[in-house]
Amino acid sequence: MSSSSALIYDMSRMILIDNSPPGTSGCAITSPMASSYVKDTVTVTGTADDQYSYYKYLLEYGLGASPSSWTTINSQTNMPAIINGTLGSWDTTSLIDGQLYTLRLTVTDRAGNPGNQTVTTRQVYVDNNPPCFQP
Ligand SMILES: [Ca+2]
Repeated sequence: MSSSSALIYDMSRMILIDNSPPGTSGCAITSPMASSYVKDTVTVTGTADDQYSYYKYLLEYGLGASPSSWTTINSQTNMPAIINGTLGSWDTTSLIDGQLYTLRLTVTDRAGNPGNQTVTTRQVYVDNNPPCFQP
């Protein structure tokens, strides 16, 4: 034989079973505080993580206590988990002054089915105008 070669096929697969959603420890907004008053651009901090297979998060806001529609502030997919860090920057300057808004964080793990999402919300007031001064 003048030469020899070998083809080696590796048919093994690593399979991780993950039947638990991220849970409250993996889906949390730590700032701003509940029922606080916010203005300008707000840094939203918290945790987006999963015990076994963190995948992605979505941070949104909506008008009122039970918003009928949501607007995305920030989302990340296939990035490292965030442990008590910055989830997004929320520009409140074009929102309705004096109104209650709800922040919503959705964390999803790689198992992907709807039961493997955890959602948390946080309600704050937007107040971008200084108090009126009337002489
Ligand atoms: Ca999980």
